[in-house]
Amino acid sequence: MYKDVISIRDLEIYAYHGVLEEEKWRGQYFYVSCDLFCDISRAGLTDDLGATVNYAEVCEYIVSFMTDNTFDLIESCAEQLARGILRNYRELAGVKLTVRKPYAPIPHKFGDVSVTVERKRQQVFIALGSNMGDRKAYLDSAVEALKNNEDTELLKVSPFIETKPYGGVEQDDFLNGVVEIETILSPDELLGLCHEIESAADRKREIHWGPRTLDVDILFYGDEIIGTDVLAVPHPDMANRDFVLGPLAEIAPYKRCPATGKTVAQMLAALK
Ligand code: PH2
Ligand code: MG
Ligand code: MG
Repeated sequence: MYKDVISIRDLEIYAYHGVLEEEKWRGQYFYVSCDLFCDISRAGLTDDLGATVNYAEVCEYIVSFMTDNTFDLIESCAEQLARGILRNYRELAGVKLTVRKPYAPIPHKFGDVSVTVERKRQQVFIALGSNMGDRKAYLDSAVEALKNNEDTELLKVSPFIETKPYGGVEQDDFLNGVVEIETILSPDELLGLCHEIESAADRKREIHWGPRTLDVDILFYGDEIIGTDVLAVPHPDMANRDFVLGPLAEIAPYKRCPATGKTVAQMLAALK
């Protein structure tokens, strides 16, 4: 995340969020604060508003968002607003946002109640593979889907390479590639999107490591190390797969694996 930050404190908005019926028709004041993380050095040197994020515009966006929507929870206000800001202001690396509700219906004396979320754009690498049907069309369909999704931005696409099947199952040759994206999706949401893209390519989950129309695997998610029942990132077998490291080295040779500290180029050299 950038060190620079543009901050807005306690933007006052009369809106209609709340679980109780009365909150929905009577409304109350909410206060939104946010830290917008971005690189402001160019704006600072050129004195050009076009080189930064216009905070007045962001305030208008926040006010419209808070008044155009009605949520039961301030959690929803904060989550959806943070995502909306990141979708609309691509130059932001991240946002930290607080929604305060000092007149919440709590029958006691209290200061205020608030929620805070911090969301950032992540750099992600994804491996693509196909060894059935029109392999190139399947890989292209995945690239297209990642390009068109409103929560992902396509940054780079490696060349697609022809590879021999790895892993012992006798099957046709693969076409493999790697893409770099930026996303505001969580790892779980991104995994869901990968599965949707596979399903749209008629992927059937049959033989483990068997033939497939389209395989979409998360290699790196920022520098996070994730090990859940459904997702392991960095991809645990990546260092043994030249069909992953080859294309990845074409677009990100100096990317470091957060688990081992090795660069992609070093992993590829070690494999050869
Ligand atoms: N994917 C596998 C198993 N083996 N071999 C090649 N060459 N390319 C692949 O994408 C591939 C594989 C399981 O995901
Ligand atoms: Mg795979
Ligand atoms: Mg897979």
